[in-house]
Amino acid sequence: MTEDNIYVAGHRGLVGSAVVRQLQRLGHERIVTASRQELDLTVQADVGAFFAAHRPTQVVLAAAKVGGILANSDLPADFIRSNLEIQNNVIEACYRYGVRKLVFLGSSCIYPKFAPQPIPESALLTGLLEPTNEAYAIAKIAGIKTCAAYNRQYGTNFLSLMPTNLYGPGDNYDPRGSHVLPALIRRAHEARVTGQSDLVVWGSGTPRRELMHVDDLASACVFALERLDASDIGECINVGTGIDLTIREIAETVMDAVGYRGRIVFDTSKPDGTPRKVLDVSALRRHGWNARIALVDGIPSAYQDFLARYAQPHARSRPA
Ligand code: GFB
Repeated sequence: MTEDNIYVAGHRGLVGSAVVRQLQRLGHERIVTASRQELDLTVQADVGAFFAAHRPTQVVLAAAKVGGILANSDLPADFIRSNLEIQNNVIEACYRYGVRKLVFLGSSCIYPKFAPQPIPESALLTGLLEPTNEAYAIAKIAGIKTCAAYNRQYGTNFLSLMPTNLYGPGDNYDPRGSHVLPALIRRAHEARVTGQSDLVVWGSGTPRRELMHVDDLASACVFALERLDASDIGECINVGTGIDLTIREIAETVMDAVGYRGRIVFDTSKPDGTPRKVLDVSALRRHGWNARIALVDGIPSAYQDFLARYAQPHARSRPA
């Protein structure tokens, strides 16, 4: 890929920063990025001007408005509008400026709430969505369909990857905005250092989630850039580990990693969300890609990242 000029949109986020790290590890030097202050991806003219100036040959669209179950259900207008704007602008610019390959990133919440488990790609649009993240899911489904429509009408090479729930370095630890794993890392850490006897876990603890380290997703993105074409896959392809745990089991794994020995208390006033969400990852396996980072290794490294960024005496910033 050495002659390529790869634009990673959203390079300061959890996914984009992992993609940049992975490209750098592979010795890639021509990586294009722009901060939110430099480029507002919701402004179509600015996105066009940026592509005209930088002429990326490949694009990873990792810029999105994302959040956990509460943020999704509290801010549906923000989630649907921002994501539609960002993806419409970037996809159109990729077409206009002749980008050779676009990797568009969705989410496992695009599938119906009661999809068969593990969820195959063919479950898309076969049933009703989970209400807590319907707005986000509709935007991401629109992104898949937009990529597919451009491929059909214009012969572009736009691939849609559907990652499962992610965690890792650079995660969001804001209690109201975060996903379950960073939320529990922070809460278990705070419970340990303040000597609390209980760890509050939202919901009933029975929903199941599949969690993947973001470095695995970054490796899948680079795999897609190097080895997959839209014609090799259907409208989208799943990226996950194929392994899920209950929220209770996830909380226990976090408690072990953090060294907190209190009692779990469930706050059932908070939503459970979809009962189960584990991806069928056989299609990407057939193409030769597998996730590598086990949860028992990934959670301690995520905790180290939390400590380094937020919990050390010399930390320069704290989570919101
Ligand atoms: O990661 P999460 O917020 O989102 O996980 P989803 C929610 C599940 O974890 C629910 C439980 O069953 C919650 O009851 N949970 C327990 C907690 N404690 C906590 C906590 O302290 N914080 C949080 N956030 N959850 C998201 C979608 O769904 O998945 C997004 O909303 C996106 O759109 C993402 O698709 C991948 O897995 O339910």
